[in-house]
Amino acid sequence: METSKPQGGLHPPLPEELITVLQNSGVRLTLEELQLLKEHIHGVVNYHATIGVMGKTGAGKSSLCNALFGCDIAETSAVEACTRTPQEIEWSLQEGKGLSLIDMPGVGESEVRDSEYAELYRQLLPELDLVLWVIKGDDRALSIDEHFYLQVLLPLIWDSTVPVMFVVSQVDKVEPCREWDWRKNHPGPCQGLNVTAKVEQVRRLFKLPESQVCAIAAEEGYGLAELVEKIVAILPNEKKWSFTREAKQENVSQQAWQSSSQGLWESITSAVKTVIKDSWDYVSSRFSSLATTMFRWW
Ligand SMILES: Nc1nc2c(ncn2[C@@H]2O[C@H](COP(=O)(O)OP(=O)(O)O)[C@@H](O)[C@H]2O)c(=O)[nH]1
Ligand SMILES: [Mg+2]
Repeated sequence: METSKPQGGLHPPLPEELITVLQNSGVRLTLEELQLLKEHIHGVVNYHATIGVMGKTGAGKSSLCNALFGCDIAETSAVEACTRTPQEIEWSLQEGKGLSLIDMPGVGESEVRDSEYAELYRQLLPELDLVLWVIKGDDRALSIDEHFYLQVLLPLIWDSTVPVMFVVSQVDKVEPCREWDWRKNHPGPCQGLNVTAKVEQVRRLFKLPESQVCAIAAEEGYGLAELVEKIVAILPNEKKWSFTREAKQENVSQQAWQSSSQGLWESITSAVKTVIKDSWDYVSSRFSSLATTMFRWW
């Protein structure tokens, strides 16, 4: 599916539009099948993602969330949450937006209560679609982050599907910080090498592929589009759209938009295939040619 990202607001396909196309193609749907399809399409188009944001105080979590989505994270108390079941934890829903951002406690506290946090994370992780782990670019003391990730979080996410993205933040403060190029808004030559070295250090320390680490300077708007691209790439098809829908549109590149539209379309297509089964061969070509016209912008 090749579509270009026009200006304006995002407009995903409406269940009714898709279903009309199927019916016009001669596919007979029972009421039950219609309902199933509508629910699936409505579910992926309006999916409400929950993102856990981790990192020491001052790492840049609030600034990152503000720069990415235009809203801040809600705090979750470790002690309170531990004494409740996950359903009873109050997610703070951002008014008018389909996204929850949760401040995950645990990193950089004076007393690391591993067993308590492991329990908290065991409860929280199934509710999360993504973990953003923020590490300040000029922070040299990463042993607490490393310990927490390797000893507490990794054993829990090992067999789960929650992707983790490491964000090396505030890279305009990486030495030599006077080198920051204010005109082009990116690191100067030596600073750039040090940012790359920091990203490499984080990758080695946390045993991560390149796709899971990104360098940003939230307050300068640096690296945000690349971060959105990487996040969209690691999210499963049915969740990509919910992320680009909520991200500030200036951070959503053509590539991220393409990839998220494609994910949404593939998720819808697979639901249609499951529901209409044998009739799929008959409508598949008409259906795929629809993708381009369905993904339009207002
Ligand atoms: N220079 C610079 N300062 C930043 C950047 N991001 C955050 N800060 C500053 O770093 C401090 C801590 O950021 P904050 O987002 O509150 O961290 P949090 O405690 O992890 O939520 C604040 O004073 C921010 O203004 C950045 O990209 N560049
Ligand atoms: Mg904060």
